[in-house]
Amino acid sequence: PGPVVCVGETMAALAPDPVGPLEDAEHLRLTVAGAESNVAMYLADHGIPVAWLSALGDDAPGRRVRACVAAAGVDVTHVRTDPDRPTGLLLKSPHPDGTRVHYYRSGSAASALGPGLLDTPPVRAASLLHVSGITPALSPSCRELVSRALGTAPAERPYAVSFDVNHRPALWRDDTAATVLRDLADRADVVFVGLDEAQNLWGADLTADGVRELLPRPRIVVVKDGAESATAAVLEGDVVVVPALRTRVVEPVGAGDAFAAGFLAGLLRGETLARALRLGHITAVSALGVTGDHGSLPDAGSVRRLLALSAEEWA
Ligand code: KDG
Repeated sequence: PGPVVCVGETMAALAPDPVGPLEDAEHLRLTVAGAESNVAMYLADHGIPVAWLSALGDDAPGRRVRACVAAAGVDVTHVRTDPDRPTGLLLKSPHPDGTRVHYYRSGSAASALGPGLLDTPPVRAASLLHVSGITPALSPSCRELVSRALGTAPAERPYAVSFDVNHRPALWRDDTAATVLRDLADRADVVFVGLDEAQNLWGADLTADGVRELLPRPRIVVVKDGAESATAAVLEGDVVVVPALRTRVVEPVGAGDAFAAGFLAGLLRGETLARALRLGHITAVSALGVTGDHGSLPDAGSVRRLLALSAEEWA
């Protein structure tokens, strides 16, 4: 099978070090932030061949982002350098009640991406394309890119598509997010969505089953219930629920991407849904323990040991 191709914007990111509110910080750590390149980096950690497609400015932040993603083992050969537009920037402000992010990304190099990106060699060779609901909020051409990537139905395209809903309210200037994201998600093969995110978008009383009813077409819909559990509902098939692992949370941003990568790595290796969900949770723990979005995976022995636990031992 061809590589996985992750498509989306990545920014340079500054976060207080040590962790704490930005307004009190004296020192900032420079990292990179981009949901889809996070997925790519964690897939590479799992040994899955993966490319990241995007655009960066011809600037120092852009060179830093490219180098960091490449250093994680992701193919960045086809990431474009835009001489006219800058790399986006994100500031993180961790708060006890949740991390806030501040974006400086409008008019960025990645916001000028469009459907033409799908005609590049890595996409033609891809077995799986990973996109998220961040991209359609960046610009009309980016929305067209995601829409074209999905086609109107899985049978229309040579690769599978996974779609992480990733609703970022700050990026949506109108009230179309609920409709646009539901329409795009329903055209994917695999969908990831947080239960709280789904409730925000589509109805405060939604349950994991209700999300599946709203998204009837994808082969697999994974509903993540934060620190509690994740549910994977397969089209006309099983519903599997796997509790999350308990862990100390340093800073949660990136955990959703890590989860998606672990789950996809499991699927690509032909694991059962339950083991793929476990791999998702194991990978998420790596992100929860660090200030940046990308932390290291446990060693292969620990991963094997966790996967081999009985359901009772796991819970
Ligand atoms: O999932 C983590 C991302 O949200 C973060 O890295 C920044 O890509 C990002 C975004 O657009 O919010």
